[in-house]
Amino acid sequence: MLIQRSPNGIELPYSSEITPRAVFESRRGFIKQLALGSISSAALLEMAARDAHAQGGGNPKLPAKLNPAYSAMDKQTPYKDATTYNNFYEFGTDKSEPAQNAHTLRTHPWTVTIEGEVKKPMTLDLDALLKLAPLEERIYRLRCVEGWSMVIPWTGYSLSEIIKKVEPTSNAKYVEFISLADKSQMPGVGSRVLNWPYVEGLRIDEANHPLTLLTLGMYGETLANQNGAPVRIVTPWKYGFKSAKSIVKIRFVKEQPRTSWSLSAPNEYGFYSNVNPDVDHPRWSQGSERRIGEDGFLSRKRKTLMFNGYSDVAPMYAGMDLKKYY
Ligand SMILES: Nc1nc2c(c(=O)[nH]1)N[C@H]1C(S)=C(S)[C@@H](COP(=O)(O)O)O[C@H]1N2
Ligand SMILES: [Mo]
Repeated sequence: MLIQRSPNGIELPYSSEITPRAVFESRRGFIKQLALGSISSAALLEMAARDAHAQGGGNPKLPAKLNPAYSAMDKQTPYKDATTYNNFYEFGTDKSEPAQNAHTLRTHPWTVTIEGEVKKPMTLDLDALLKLAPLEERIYRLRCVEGWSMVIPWTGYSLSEIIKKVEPTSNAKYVEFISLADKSQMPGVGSRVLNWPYVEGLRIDEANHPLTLLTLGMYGETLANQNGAPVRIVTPWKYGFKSAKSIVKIRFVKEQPRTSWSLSAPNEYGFYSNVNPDVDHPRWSQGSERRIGEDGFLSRKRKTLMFNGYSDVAPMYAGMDLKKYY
């Protein structure tokens, strides 16, 4: 723990001045250990996560245990990039607009209503959501359908924890996620770029897959508004738009949901939207991507991986023609 004392003996908060040196020192010791072969990849991830937290955004801390089994070894995207290059059309369509405009989002009080084909419908406030299951940190790649990607340490737990509690009926074949749509807080909701509220959905087995994260934090803190505070979904094997932000409702339904993007351009954005380098978008290739904060603005330096590298999910699609079900 880094504590500095001011001349009058009062402890100063974590100072940004001392962070780089501390990070550097710990890295040096760490690289030595790596060379000696005495360090595990889990420790490596923890170290990387701690570095990422040192950047932070000044939001309240949200302690969680890193889950190395669900974490990518990729270099993490700097906090600054992850919070200034966003898609959140409720706050404008330019990448920089959510960061400029999302301060008007009121994230407290907040409730999420869970309804539809369930035996125990419920409305949970943030406190209840935070306590529902142990918080985990997971470092996920996020691949946007537009051809860029990021690596973000999220905090939350598997959505399946909530699904267990509400007890879906046998009619629950799909799950719908509904974002807040309040013109008084969200200047973009007046525009006609999308149908509001923003609606996304998953098949019930996808929603129950352990990778599907009910997300309450990032970089060791609560979510930044522009990243979907106070609660969002993250499905790392699908294009980013499947990961609905600032959700207020989770509805269990019989029929495949009519999602905002598939309504606006059905030939471009399918319901499944699994990351798939072999199925191009009608207007561009999906074979490669640009990592935000690393690759140059125009260069797509990385090959995009099937399911964004999350091959665990493949059995859910066995026998499906993924060109047809894009
Ligand atoms: N409600 C809502 N959720 C949304 C969007 C949006 O416009 N509105 N954009 C999606 C898209 S296209 C992407 S790529 C991701 C971006 O998440 P990030 O800003 O946290 O990286 O959020 C998704 N979730
Ligand atoms: Mo996206």
